[in-house]
Amino acid sequence: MERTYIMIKPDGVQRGLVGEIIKRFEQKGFKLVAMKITMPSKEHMETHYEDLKTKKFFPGLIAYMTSGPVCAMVWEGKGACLEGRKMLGATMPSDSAMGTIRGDYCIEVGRNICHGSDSVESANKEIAHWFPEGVCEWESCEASWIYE
Ligand code: DAT
Ligand code: MG
Repeated sequence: MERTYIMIKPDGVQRGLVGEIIKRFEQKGFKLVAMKITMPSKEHMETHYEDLKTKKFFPGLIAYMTSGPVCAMVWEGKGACLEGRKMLGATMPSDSAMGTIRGDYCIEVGRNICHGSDSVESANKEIAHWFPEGVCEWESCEASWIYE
């Protein structure tokens, strides 16, 4: 089953949005297979966003992302990467539809409260980066009510 890396950024944690974001993924039918609150180092975050390192906003992005704890999670389910991105909304909160996490809870791109893998390939890389210890494999009793 497909997995995606979802991270609640420092502003989302500080603003008390952890429960709300987890609730949306649980209620959609996805399964939580890894989660931790962690204070990432600058190096760890630079590697996470290494494809953006030439961007002008990169130093500000790293400062923001290392300004407090993040909630790192892995969610599993059919189409988890694409569906997770839809649930997050667009990168720019002003382009995000109401009903999405970014559309409902934030205003600026530099404080957009959550991250989600943009493809299965990125997800696999990000999951290995944030959870080198691996994830928890478990059977959900809801599975037969979510999948036909
Ligand atoms: P996403 O987080 O939707 O995958 P991304 O990978 O292009 O978007 O960028 C990663 C993060 O970098 C994004 O969530 C917020 C920040 N960012 C992106 N574009 C930005 C911009 N033009 N100005 C400031 N921050 C930006
Ligand atoms: Mg991205």
